[in-house]
Amino acid sequence: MPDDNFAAMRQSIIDGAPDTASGLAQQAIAAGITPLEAINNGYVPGMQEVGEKFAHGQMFLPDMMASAEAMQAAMTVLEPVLKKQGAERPTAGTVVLGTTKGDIHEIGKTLVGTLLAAHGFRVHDLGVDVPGEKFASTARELSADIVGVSALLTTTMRNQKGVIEALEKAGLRSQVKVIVGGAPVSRRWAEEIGADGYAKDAMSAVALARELMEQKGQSRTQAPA
Ligand code: B1M
Repeated sequence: MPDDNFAAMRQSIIDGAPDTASGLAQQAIAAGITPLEAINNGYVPGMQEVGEKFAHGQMFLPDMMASAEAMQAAMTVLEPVLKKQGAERPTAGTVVLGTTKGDIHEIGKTLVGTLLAAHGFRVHDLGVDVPGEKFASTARELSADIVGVSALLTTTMRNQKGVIEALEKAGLRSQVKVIVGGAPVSRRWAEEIGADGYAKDAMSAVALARELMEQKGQSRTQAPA
C-alpha cells in the first residue's frame, strides 16, 4: 500500500472522521495490508499527533473525542481480523486486562488485548475505570496467569500500585504476574511499584506476556512436589 494511504489513515484520525477511518481500514484489508501495518503506520501516528496538538492548545477536548471515535471505527474493522489469528492457536495463558481506576482511556489497552488475543491468549477485558479489587476478584474467578493494567494519566498511574496491593490482599500475588503500561508509565515505575514487567507498546506486551508465561512454567516445574 502506498504511503499516501497511511497518510490518509493518519489524517482521518486527526480530522475525527470515523467513516473515512473505517473505509480506509476496509480498503487496507482488501489490499492485503496486515491490520498491524495499518495500526502502526496509519492510525497510531494520527493519535500521537492529536495528543501533541491537544498538549499545545491546537485541539480541544471535543476534537480529541472525535479522534478517539475515528480510531475506534478503524479498530472495529481491524480487530476481528487480528483476533481470528488467535482463535486458531492453542491457549497461551489467561490475561485479565483493564484501565485503572479514574482513567477512561481505552484505545491502547484495547489494542494490547487484541494483540494478546491474536497471539493465543485468552483475554478478559474489564474495560476502563477499574478498581483494584475488581482486578483481583476476576483474577481469582478465572485463575488468571497475568493481570495487565493500563494507565494514561500521571494522576492514575499510582492506581496501578493499588491493583498490586489488591492482589496481595486477596492472597493472589504469588500466582499472578502483573504487567503495566500506558504513555506515562516507565520500566522504572514498574520496578518501583513491584510489577513483574513493563511494556512500551502492544507488541512488546505480547513478548512480555510470553516471557512471563515461560517463567511461570519454569517455577511450576521447579516447585517441590
Ligand atoms: Co486524554 N490525555 N484526557 N483523552 N488523551 C492524554 C493521555 C494526554 C497525554 C493528552 C495531552 O495532554 N497531550 C493527557 C494526559 C496528561 C498527563 O496525565 N500527563 C490527557 C488528558 C489531560 C485527558 C483529560 C484529563 C482531558 C480533560 O478532561 N481535560 C481527560 C481524562 C479523562 C479520564 O481518563 N479521567 C482525557 C480524555 C480523553 C478522551 C476521552 C477525549 C480520549 C480517550 C477516548 C478513549 O480512549 N475512548 C483521550 C485521548 C484520545 C487522548 C490521547 C490524545 C490519545 C490516547 C490514545 O488513545 N493513544 C492522549 C495523548 C497521547 O497519548 N499522545 C491523551 C493511542 C494509543 C494506541 O496509544 O494509549 O499510549 P496508548 O497505548 C499504547 C502504549 O501506551 C501501550 O501500548 C499501546 C499501544 O501501542 N500501552 C500498554 C497502553 N496500555 C498498556 C498496557 C500494557 C502494556 C502496554 O500492559 C497492561
